[in-house]
Amino acid sequence: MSKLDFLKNLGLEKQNSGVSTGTEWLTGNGSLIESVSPADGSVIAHVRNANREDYETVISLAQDSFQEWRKIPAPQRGEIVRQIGNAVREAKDDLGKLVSWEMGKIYQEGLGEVQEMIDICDFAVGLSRQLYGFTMQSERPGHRMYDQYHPLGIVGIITAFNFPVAVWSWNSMIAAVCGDVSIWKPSPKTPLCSIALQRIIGMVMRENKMPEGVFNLVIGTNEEIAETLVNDTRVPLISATGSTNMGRKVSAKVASRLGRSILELGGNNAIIITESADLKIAIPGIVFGSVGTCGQRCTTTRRIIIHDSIYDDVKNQLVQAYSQLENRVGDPLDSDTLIGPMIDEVAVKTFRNALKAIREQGGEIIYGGDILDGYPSELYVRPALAEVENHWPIVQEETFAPLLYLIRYQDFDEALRLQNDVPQGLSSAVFTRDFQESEKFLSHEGSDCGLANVNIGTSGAEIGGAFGGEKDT
Ligand code: UN1
Repeated sequence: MSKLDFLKNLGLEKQNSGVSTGTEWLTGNGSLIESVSPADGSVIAHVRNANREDYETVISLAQDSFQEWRKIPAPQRGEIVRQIGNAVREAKDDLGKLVSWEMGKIYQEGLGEVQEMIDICDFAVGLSRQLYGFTMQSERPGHRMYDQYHPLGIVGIITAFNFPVAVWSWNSMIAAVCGDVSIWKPSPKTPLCSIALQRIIGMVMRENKMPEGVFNLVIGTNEEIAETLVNDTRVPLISATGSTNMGRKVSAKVASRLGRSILELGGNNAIIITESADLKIAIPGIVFGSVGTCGQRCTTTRRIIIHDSIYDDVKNQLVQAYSQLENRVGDPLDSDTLIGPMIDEVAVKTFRNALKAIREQGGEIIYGGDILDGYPSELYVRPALAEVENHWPIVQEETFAPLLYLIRYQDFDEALRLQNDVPQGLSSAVFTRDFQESEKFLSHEGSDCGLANVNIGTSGAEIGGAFGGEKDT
């Protein structure tokens, strides 16, 4: 048995097509790209991109298949999603390994991401029998009125490298039960994850003799595929995950053609550590939130706002906790590893540039920040802790890296102000034993983020609840 057997088990070849309409794979006329593992810098496999013509082929099939798919009763569409969920369950270990090897997050996190897919399938199956609308009294005699939801059509799904499978499933499985068809444009950094999933989808669609073109995959460049998808009036809804910068461009383009978008963009998530916080739960919460996925989650903890009276204690405990992680950096598939590599050289450079900016703006790096020697790629770093002030330009930005800022506060209202005083508004948390503080944090006067947590960290998502942010997120 070799370490990379999962590639074979998932049907991945040395060279794979990046264009599929369900069971069928197009040859693809775009460029040939490599999927490189950040774990050791090796080429895992090659992928043939789609070009615009391939995109056209896919979209016309998607248009046709929408006509069929929307006629299938929602509970039957749910049955297809149920089978997809089961097929993903069966492939869970292999998919978890692939996510880990191609993206660099540790295997347990890879499994967690696959579990999110399974959970959203379950959720969507239930939803397929609960697509309710209101009925209401009409002011006109003998008249009946009701809300009814109809499918939209083709949904474009653009996903980021850091969650190469989960976020696609959140969108596509819900879209599917609602009667929509989807076109997935994944990150070029993690194409194999999407190909493996498309193969699983293909098997379920074939067994059920479902129309071709319901779940589509189009891997390609931003210029050729993402731009075309975003500007395409045949695609009424675009869901995109990525940086705020990307979201601004996508949203403007979709809006200019009066389309709709669902965006999930940058976060700059803070945890407030109050005087009464239970540090036994707060410290692990902070560490997990800041170094998990090597700091490359949109819900990663980026700032901690600490009460003055316990600042030094928290700082010392964090430095100690971080130094204990030192020998837990390594191969993401190794079960001892807690921190894998960063995704690529650009990511490491962004991390290094941020450290430089912190120093220039007057901050101090109190731990880490270096690239580690003796690893199979140059992408293994020591997570960093820095003392800063909240208003500095670098702190106001999202740096997608394991970089945690320490900020001091005196009174709770000031902590809330600091927490909210960034352009982004995704996730937030407070650790406190004071009921008034936690209630205020959760109230309209409190956190201005989409997600607000008490005595648990900022990171992560749960399928049952809404996920997303305010402001620039
Ligand atoms: C999760 O945390 O389980 O990058 C999913 C992110 C989100 C997805 C979160 N786009 O953190």
